[in-house]
Amino acid sequence: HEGKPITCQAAVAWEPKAPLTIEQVIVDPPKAGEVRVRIDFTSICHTDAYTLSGQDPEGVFPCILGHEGAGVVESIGEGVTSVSVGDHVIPLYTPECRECKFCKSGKTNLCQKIRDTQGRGVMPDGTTRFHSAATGKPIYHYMGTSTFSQYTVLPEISIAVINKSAPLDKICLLGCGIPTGFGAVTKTAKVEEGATIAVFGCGAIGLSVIQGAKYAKASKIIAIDLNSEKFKLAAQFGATDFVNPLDYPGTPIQQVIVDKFDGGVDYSFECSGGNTSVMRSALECCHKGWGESIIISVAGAGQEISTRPFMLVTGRVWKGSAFGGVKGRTDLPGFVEMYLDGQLKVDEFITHRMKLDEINTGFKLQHDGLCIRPSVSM
Ligand code: AHE
Ligand code: ZN
Ligand code: ZN
Repeated sequence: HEGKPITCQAAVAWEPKAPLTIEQVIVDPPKAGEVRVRIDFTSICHTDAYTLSGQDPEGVFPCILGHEGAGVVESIGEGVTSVSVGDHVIPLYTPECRECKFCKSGKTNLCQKIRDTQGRGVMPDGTTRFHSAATGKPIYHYMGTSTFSQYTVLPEISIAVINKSAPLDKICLLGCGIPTGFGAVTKTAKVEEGATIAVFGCGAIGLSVIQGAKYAKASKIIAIDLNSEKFKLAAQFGATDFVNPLDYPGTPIQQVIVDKFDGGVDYSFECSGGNTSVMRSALECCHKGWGESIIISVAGAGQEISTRPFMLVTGRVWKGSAFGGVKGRTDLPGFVEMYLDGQLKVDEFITHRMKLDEINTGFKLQHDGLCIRPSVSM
C-alpha cells in the first residue's frame, strides 16, 4: 500500500545553541527497507545537548534530535520483513544489519552498514523524510533516530521489536543510557564476580554501570562524584563506597583510589560527560598489572586523552564502549524482559515528566545534579 505524508509536531533544532522550536513537520512515508514509527515517549541524553551545543563535528542543522525513544510501527516500506505495523519498538542509533563485516565479526556491535549516511543526517538513500510544514524546507535526521518528532522514519535494521506489554513511558530509556552503562560492564569489560570497580560520574550512565556491576556481583562498587547528593541514588543502585574528590584537595583522585582500595580497582568506568582529565584519572586508578578502564562518555571535537605510556606498559588497559557493546535487535528485547521480570531498574531513573512542548526545560534540567532522566510524552 502507498503511504501518505503525515503532518505532526516535532522539536526542531534550527541552529546550534538555539532553543528547539515546537512546530509542524511533514514526515514522508517509508521507502523500501524503511519503517515509519509513531514515537510515544522520548527522553533526553547528554549527547543531544552535545550536538545542540555545536561541539559535535557531525552535527547538521536544521535537524530533529533525540535518540532515546519508544513507539509503535505506523507503516512499513517495500520489502520490510522483520517489523510489522503495530509492533512496539525502540529505535536504534547503533543498527544491526547482521551482514556487514562488523556485524559478522562477532567482536563488535558497531554495525557500519549505514554509518556514513546516518552521520550526515540522511536516510540510506541520501535523502531526508522530514520537511518543515511551514516552508517545505528539508530537515535532517539525527543519529538515525530523531525521536523528538511524533513520527519518525527509520531503516528496518535500526529497530528493535519489543514485548507489547512493556510501558513505553519507561522503556524509552532503553534506547541509550541504560544499556550503555549496563553493557559496558557486562559486555565490554565482562566484569567477573568478586571484582572491584570504580565509577566516575553518577548520572544515568554511572547509575547503569553501578546496576550492571551489582548484577555481575562485583565485590566493591566505588561511586565517585563531585556532588555528594548523588550518592543516595548510587547507594540504591548498589554502590558500596563513595568518594567525593572535593574531600581530598591537593591529591589526584586516582591516588586516593589507589591508596584507599588496595592498589586500585580491577575495572573503572568513565561516565563524566566527556571530561578528558577524568578519563585519565579513571585509567590511572586501575590496579597495576591488570586493571581495565572503559571510556563511555563523548568528548567534544579536538579533545584528546593522555597518560604516561608507563601506565599501559605496566598492565593497565584502556578501552571504550559504544551503546554498551549491545547489539540492538538481538539484545534489547532481552533488556525489556529483564525489566518486566523485575531484574532491571528503569523507573528509578525517571526523575521528571513533561510534554514535548516543554522539552527545552528538559535540556535545562540536565545541569541540575538531581535530574537523571525526564520521560517526555509526545
Ligand atoms: N558524532 C559524534 C559521535 C559521538 C559518539 O561517540 N556517539 C556514541 C553514542 S553517544 C550516545 O549518547 C556512539 O555510539 N558512537 C559510535 C559512532 O559510530 O558514532 C562525534 O563526536 O563525532
Ligand atoms: Zn545517548
Ligand atoms: Zn552490520
